[in-house]
Amino acid sequence: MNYTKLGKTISYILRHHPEEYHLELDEGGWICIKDLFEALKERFQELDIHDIYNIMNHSDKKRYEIKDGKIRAIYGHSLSQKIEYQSSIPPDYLFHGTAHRFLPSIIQKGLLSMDRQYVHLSQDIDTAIKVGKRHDKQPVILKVHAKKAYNDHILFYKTQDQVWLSESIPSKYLDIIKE
Ligand code: HQG
Repeated sequence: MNYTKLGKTISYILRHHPEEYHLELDEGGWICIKDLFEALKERFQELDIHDIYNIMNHSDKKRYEIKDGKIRAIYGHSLSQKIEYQSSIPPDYLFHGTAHRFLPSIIQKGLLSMDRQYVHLSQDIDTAIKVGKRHDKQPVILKVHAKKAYNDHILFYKTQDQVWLSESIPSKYLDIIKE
């Protein structure tokens, strides 16, 4: 099984376009593994249901959550149906890796969720560098004054160890730490 291709397809379905596979997520973003399996079988003829359970062992990141025969993407959604999270108190600082070319707009408008439902933040600088490298060989790392923003009523959501989500963050809470 090509787990990279399978993972990309599962992310595409659970984060972006379940309807293209004639699937519907519930309000928490969950779907029955059996239904996902049936839909995936059209593209992955050799798929075994255990491949879906195994997908997490074949990835560097924890992107999905499995519970009671259901699966969901933990973060990254762009669906119009908004996934709701319980807000958490953030640490003093979180980090965001991005591209140089986005900086003027970020300085002007702040960090926006763009095509996704939430802004994605990293718990540590190394993770932010990896995220930023998806957009720029030499990414810019922003230090987000998360606790200060939270105290000013901006909401944050902890999804798993490395990934935090937030509402838009005005640039007054951002410092450039690595250019
Ligand atoms: C930028 C991956 C212009 C933002 C990663 C980012 C992450 C602005 C890009 C997760 C802006 C959106 C999400 C503004 C923000 N003007 N550009 N005002 N505000 N941006 O991919 O955070 O591997 O949607 O800086 O590891 O890079 O898929 O977000 O560069 O956790 O599991 O707009 O996706 O996870 O890009 O990445 P993205 P992201 P997976």
